[in-house]
Amino acid sequence: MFSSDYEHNFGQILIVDDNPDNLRLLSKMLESKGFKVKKTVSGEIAIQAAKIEPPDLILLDINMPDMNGYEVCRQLKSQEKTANIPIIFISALDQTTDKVIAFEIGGADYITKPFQELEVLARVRNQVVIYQQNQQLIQQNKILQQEITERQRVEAALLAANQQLQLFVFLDGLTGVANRRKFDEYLNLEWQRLAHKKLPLSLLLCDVDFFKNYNDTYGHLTGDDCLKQIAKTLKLSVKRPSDLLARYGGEEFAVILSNTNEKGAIYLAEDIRQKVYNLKIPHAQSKVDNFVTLSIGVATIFPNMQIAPNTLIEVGDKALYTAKAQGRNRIVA
Ligand code: GH3
Ligand code: MG
Ligand code: MG
Ligand code: MG
Repeated sequence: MFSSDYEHNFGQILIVDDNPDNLRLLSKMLESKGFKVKKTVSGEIAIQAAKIEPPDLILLDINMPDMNGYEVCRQLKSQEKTANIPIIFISALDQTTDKVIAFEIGGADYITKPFQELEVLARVRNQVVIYQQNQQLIQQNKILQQEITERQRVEAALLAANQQLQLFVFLDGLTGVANRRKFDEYLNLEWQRLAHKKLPLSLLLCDVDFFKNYNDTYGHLTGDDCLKQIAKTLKLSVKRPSDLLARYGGEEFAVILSNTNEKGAIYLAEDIRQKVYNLKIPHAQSKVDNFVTLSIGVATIFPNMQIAPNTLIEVGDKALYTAKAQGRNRIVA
């Protein structure tokens, strides 16, 4: 199988031997079998040549005057570019210890001189085929690794895009706070969580007073700016990560306050009311004051799974209605 495979896939061989006769003999034989051969009598030159153009195999003599074959082998194995090139020692040294050293320092095979041409050829073919198959596997692995990396990159990009999309889906376009969809989702989530923990949940419904008049007086665009400013101010008061500020409707903002009792909710509502008042946004047609003001309905419930989360909104709505009826710019719990 090797030989037939091999016919189509000749390799490059570097022969290193200080004996020119050996060099000539070996290279002639291998070239006649289709290999491309380079030869040198010097270990130093062999190392340089292998680095510049790594061959598929090195046939390496051991006894050489400038640098012996073991040393050449060690240097080749110590450098990344040449470490994987198979080395077949070909030497007159025929003691077991000589061979053991050769294998210990990374030799792939060992041939004793005087050599039989057919044996050399068979051993060379063996090593070249193994090497070329390994190189192919390494190449395939590299491509696979690149594909995995690319897939991971695409997946990360998709994930980021998805997160971005989620943000948009739950964001109010005008004010940048959470929208009604997010509000509903979060209310249901907190309702369950706090029912389980038997902790209170509070809601603030904050409605701008006489906002229709405001629009009529200053125009819809100024109305939009006013809502943005109010949202920005509410953000300053809603600081706990477990609380949620949302735009509930046109000029109505809702604040979900997790694990907060009525006292805490009233305290925050009053803080919000004052902060908005202190913006002193002129509102000439307000029947309350000359500034934009908020009315706030406060609701507090210990959630349980027998009643619907909407109950909290109904209670808040009633309180808000009362605040409006009592003259606006106030909070009612
Ligand atoms: P009240 O004090 O009873 O709350 O009076 P109001 O005028 O604020 O209440 P009403 O519900 O009659 O009017 C709400 C107004 O809010 C009408 C609507 O045009 C305005 N509004 C709702 N959404 C927006 C918006 O996105 N931008 C602007 N500029 N106005 C909005
Ligand atoms: Mg020699
Ligand atoms: Mg309203
Ligand atoms: Mg209003």
